[in-house]
Amino acid sequence: MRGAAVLLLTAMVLAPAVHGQPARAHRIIFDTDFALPPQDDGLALAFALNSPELDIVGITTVAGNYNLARANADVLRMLEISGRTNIRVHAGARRPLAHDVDEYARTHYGSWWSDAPAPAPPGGFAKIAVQAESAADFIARTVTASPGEIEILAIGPLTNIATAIRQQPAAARAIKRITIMGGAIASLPDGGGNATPNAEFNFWVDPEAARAVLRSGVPIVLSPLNVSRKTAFDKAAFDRIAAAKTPIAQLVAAQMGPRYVRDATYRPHMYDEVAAASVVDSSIVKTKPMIVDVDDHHGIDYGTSIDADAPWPGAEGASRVQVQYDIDNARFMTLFVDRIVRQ
Ligand SMILES: [Ca+2]
Repeated sequence: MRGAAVLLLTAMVLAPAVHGQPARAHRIIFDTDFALPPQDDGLALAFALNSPELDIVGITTVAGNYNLARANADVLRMLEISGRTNIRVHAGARRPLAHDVDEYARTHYGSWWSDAPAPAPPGGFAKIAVQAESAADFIARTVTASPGEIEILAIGPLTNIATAIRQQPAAARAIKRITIMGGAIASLPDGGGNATPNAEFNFWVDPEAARAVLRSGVPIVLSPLNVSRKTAFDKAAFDRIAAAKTPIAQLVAAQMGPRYVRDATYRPHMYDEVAAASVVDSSIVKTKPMIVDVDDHHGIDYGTSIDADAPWPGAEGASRVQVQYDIDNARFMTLFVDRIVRQ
């Protein structure tokens, strides 16, 4: 009887439910410095919205690629275009925890520091609005209400998550896992930065937050620049998307088409999309445990991730995380495009 019960339970967990939905979806909070496609956050959300393995319990926005106003305007509009206005959006941090705006920030990529109003997204501003509850409060409340059940997909600066676990330390113990697009692993191939010579953009925008989250003790999967640099979104993939007639596929096609018209050999790397896809199918990437920390001294390497297989002086308190270091780009792109064109 006990054996039969175990078999039945196993079958219930493993068997697909009706309509091809997986029996147990990942319940995720989608934390993002959002902008519509062709920005990678927009493509990652397009993928996530069409992936039944992901149950998005809420979207939290943060300043990063652009400012918070644009993140909010663009993500609300994308939910409207895709007919998913049931997903709630919580506005997060307007600024990083401690990173001052200097001339370098103003002249290089990313307008996280700006107070400019958002430009109107395609089709105009959405009719829906953000929730009254802040991103950090939503994260803390949601994860503590379901301990060990909620994952976070973090594809922007980590300000909201750091704030949530700073305000409510119990939240850190309740988070099931955080999958982070961030960092550049210097001890592995292709480990240079993209915001400064050594620092990756998301970590560089908010180094104090990145360090706090990496050291929080929450199980973490890190999707760094190294693995993004093994990816390519080529014209064949774009053509498959452009041929599909769904609202999401047409949005992606309209936003990305001009780039491929100008240059048919355009092959941009994928960043946030890799992190999202690895939650759906972890077999597309190879991971290994490494100690990863972040330099939060306001000097030449501010925001740089530092990594090793074993502890080193100064890294006391740093945690071992799962680092993605390789990817099967063909399988990843097939999965990505399959989901973008899905009805
Ligand atoms: Ca992002």
